[in-house]
Amino acid sequence: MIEAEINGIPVSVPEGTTILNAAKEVGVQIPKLCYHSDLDAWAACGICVVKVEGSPKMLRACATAIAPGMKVLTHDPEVVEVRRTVLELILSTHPNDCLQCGRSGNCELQTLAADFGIREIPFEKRVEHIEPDTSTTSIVLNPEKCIKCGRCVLVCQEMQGVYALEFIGRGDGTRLAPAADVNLEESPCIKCGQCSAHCPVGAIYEKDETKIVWDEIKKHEKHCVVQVAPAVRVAIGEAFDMEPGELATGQLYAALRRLGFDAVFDTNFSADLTILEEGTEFVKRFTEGGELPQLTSCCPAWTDYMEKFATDFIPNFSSAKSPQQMLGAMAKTYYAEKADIEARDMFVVSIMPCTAKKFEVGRDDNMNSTGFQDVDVALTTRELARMIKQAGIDFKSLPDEEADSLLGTYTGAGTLFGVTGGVMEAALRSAYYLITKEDLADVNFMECRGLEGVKEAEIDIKGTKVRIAIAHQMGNIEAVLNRVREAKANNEETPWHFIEVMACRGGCIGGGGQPHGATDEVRLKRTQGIYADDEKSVQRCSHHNPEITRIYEDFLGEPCSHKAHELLHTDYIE
Ligand code: HC0
Ligand code: SF4
Repeated sequence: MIEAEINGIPVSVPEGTTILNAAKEVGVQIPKLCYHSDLDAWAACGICVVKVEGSPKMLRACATAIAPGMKVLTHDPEVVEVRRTVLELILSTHPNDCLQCGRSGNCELQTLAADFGIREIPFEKRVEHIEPDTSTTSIVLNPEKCIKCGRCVLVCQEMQGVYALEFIGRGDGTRLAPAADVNLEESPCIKCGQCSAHCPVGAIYEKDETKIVWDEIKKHEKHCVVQVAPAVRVAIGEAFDMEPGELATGQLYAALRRLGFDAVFDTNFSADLTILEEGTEFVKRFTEGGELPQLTSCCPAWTDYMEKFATDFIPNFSSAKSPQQMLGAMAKTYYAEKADIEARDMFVVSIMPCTAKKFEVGRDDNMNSTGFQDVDVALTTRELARMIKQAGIDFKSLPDEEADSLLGTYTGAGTLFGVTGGVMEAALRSAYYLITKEDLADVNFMECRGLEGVKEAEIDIKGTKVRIAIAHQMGNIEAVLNRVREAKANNEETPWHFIEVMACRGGCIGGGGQPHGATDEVRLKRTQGIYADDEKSVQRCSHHNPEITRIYEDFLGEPCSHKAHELLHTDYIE
């Protein structure tokens, strides 16, 4: 341990701890802009400067490790003045249209400018006008607002391994742009939205589609159906001063009804349905022989990645559509039939923690169940939070309500989809049943849990050994794929039979459309919320969901039937 002093307060921290993090330990907040705990510090902005006794110059707290006996001073008039100048310089090249900015109210630059009481900018104002890039269906790039902190570039390149973003030009002319200066749609971008989740200002944000939804609800011409994804329920509360991880399922249903939706369903229901389809597909491949490993297909950023960079894995992909798409398909066929509504008179909205889901609603074009999109609009958690605020709904004090029947009941397995390892855990619970015709005594698969980038295990299903791998955060995936490729090239047995992939760190709870401010601490709390939801569920295995049993009896026949294939499965583009 390193013993040192911060503002005269003794501090004891492990070797390698930065001054910034050591200060946090003793309750001292050092302002930061370019630094984010997910990323390596690269000391670009200079706002975190501190004084260290004996050092002739100020040091950057984010990138300097605290040393034994170090005496750090984090705040004095001189330090504050340097920080103010850094802010003034940034603001001299930043547009002033805060009121129209998507980040107004939770912009890190705006907060710092307010904290430092900046009233005038003593530098020449030089804002270069750059048109926003609206080429993708998911996110908008507004380089004019960029403060060149570099977080998005580091996230895209190092965390996600995608290299869609970079800085172009030099010196004053430096600007944020998609790689090779094409537009974002033409770049390798997989629409995960992690850049938007890490951007401290309004330079990258989700494509806002709330107006389309408001208009449709207001017109009252169509039956408006909504579904809520697993991970939304443990994060939306953060937009209303609730703790990360606080379960808000009942309040969410209530808020959606108050917004004017005619039917409120749950993506957790169709996550259970996915397990029966994808689980049956896996058991077939595993027992009857088929392309292994099977790869999960529910994360649209991962699917996009595969179609761009790993088409050799197309035969390995589960053909099951994602739960979002499955719910849309079931709403426009099964529910439509029961409610006596034509698919064309139905408008399906989904609330997702994810920006790539906006892209997914259009990707199954050739495989739609009814001739219309399965899902019409996907909104992110952030967009829904804004709608709730616009409607003046006091979210925290809403009573708990239930989802509507037919597509609203879920098991603990369905809710697990929101975390890394959750799809695998849910699949194993039902695969065990499908293989042995018996239920597990203990449904918890602890091997699937935790934030480790790649988790591996061998699961013993009454003597049958199933080797699994779980990867999250896109940059961790290539190594897994390469091991499979290597085994194939050497004619060896596949290292794993079943692989779950989620593009975002922590799985969907860490999705690119979730409320801003996710760190591992927040991700862990959201994850605990998901596990708590699973534990309190009466049924914890998808095959015990009574609405799922009914949908097969009444409508689909059996898992992977011809009808199920028509409605719930898709194909991939080479
Ligand atoms: Fe997910 Fe999903 S679990 S991708 O992370 O499979 O977005 O929450 O909705 O569709 O269910 C996201 C979350 C979903 C889907 C589900 C899957
Ligand atoms: Fe990179 Fe994801 Fe942002 Fe696209 S959405 S630029 S892949 S971080």
